[in-house]
Amino acid sequence: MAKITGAQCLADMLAGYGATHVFMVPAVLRRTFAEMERRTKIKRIHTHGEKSAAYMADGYARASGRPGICMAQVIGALNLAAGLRDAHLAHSPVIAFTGGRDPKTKFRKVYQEVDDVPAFEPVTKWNATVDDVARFPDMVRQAFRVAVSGTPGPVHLQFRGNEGQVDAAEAEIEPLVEPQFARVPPFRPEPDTASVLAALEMLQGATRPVIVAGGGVRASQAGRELVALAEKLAIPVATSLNGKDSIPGVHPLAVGVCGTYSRESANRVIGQADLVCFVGTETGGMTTHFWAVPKIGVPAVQIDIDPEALGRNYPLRASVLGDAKVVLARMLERADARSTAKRKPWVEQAQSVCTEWAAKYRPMLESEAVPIRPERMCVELTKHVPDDGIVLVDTGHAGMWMGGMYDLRVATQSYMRSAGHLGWAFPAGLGAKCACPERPVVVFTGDAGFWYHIGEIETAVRWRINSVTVVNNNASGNQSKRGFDRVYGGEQTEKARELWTYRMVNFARIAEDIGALGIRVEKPAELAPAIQRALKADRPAIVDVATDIEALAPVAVT
Ligand SMILES: Cc1ncc(C[n+]2csc(CCOP(=O)(O)OP(=O)(O)O)c2C)c(N)n1
Repeated sequence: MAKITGAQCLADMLAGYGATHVFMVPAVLRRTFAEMERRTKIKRIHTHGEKSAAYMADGYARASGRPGICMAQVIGALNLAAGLRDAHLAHSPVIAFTGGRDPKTKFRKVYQEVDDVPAFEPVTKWNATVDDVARFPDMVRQAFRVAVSGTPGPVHLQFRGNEGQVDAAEAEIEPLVEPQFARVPPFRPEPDTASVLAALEMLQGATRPVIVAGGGVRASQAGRELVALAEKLAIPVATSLNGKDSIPGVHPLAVGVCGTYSRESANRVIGQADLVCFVGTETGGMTTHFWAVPKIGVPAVQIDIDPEALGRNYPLRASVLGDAKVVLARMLERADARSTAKRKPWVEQAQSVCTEWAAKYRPMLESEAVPIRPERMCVELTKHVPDDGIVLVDTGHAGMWMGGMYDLRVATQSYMRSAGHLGWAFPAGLGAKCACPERPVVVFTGDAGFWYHIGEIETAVRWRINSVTVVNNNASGNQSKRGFDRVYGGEQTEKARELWTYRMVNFARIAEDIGALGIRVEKPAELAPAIQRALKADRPAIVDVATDIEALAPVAVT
């Protein structure tokens, strides 16, 4: 076998796994980047910060199901690790490469160097070092295998040398690729038939069952099977925030997002259910409003690909281990629709809860108020995001507004949300657009979230990454208002507002100055034309919407 460099090997392997983009701040694996140019079509997106590079890789991964790749040299490694935390919380297959220490010089106070490896431990499924060029092929294969297998998640490889200079070394190595591990899911484990029948018996026996669908449904692309089973057995469906695109919000059985950043109707329906069937959800605090929705002890059934997830928070009457799409398909084959009639009153009850929700919020959803209400922004996005659109939503108030008030209209739309980090959505949207350039990408963020990575407007313009970013600009992080009201004993002092308010800035003007399309919106009637113009633009677009600083999203109902 001829000798090749680690750089040649790595460039060929990344291309072999189907990577189209990598996201990084230079300089790391410099020779690999040169080889990428010579040997591959991979685009090397250099960003204005390692954290946003990680978020772009995360958006890329969640939009495509293919691992997103981000990189940093030794001094940027912890910035990159910080950016992996959301991918870790959201189970997104991100692969991070960093430069690391050289055994010849470590412990000698090398410029910029600390031991970064431990910092990756809490945010990765696998955290390893590549110290010898001969290990490139097996370590990179393992990185892909771990990232996409089981419950997906981030991995980290640290390459020897502050910039990963081990890639210059040569060895007799083969850039072998295992295409099976180029995307989620690599396997679709079949469930045990007895467990499928036991779960069905519970569902068919229940009078008021509800399904709670999570991110595992989207990872498994199991939306169609989920909806078919719900229809066959007449079972209302709530989703976690991460599973919001498992079922279109306008479907007659959809009751909304449950938990903390939620829609009241979903929590009310779950509260009235006599059986909860969890599918591909870790039943975490956010989805269950800290285990109040439903209450622990409710008769429960759970389906998951990870055996350790089954029964973690809710004691189960039945559990099914397997890939969500396959499990739901098997359940559909075996389901007995004769039990459906007895659930008709329950479905009607769930639908009237949804109708009550819509009536309660209609004044806000249709509000003509100036400054604009965020609810009205959500409604305009429901109407105008194209049928093949990908929507990415920041956390905090953005997560509450869109989780509760926005609906997907069709199963071909996708929805992803920050798993907790303010500032995630804008760079993640750029990554999603890189992964799916033919699909419209629409980001919803608050102004506090947008400020985090505003420099990436320049990256978007430079690389022609034409996402649309809609900013709920209330010149504040006003989700914090309630909390400060509380600690000030009811009403804040004027000075307390310093803790969560900003200057009102016109982001449209900043965007234009950098070369993006900037549209400022101050009246509700301007929203629809602005969104439509932004979607048609042949450059990245920022729609800056001036909204009401006093508007607070409804808190979760239990
Ligand atoms: C990394 C990170 N730091 C802090 C927070 C806490 N946090 C949640 S929402 C929020 C303010 C949100 O402001 P903005 O995005 O402008 O939305 P608004 O509340 O004004 O609608 C903050 C600071 C967080 N979620 N993530």
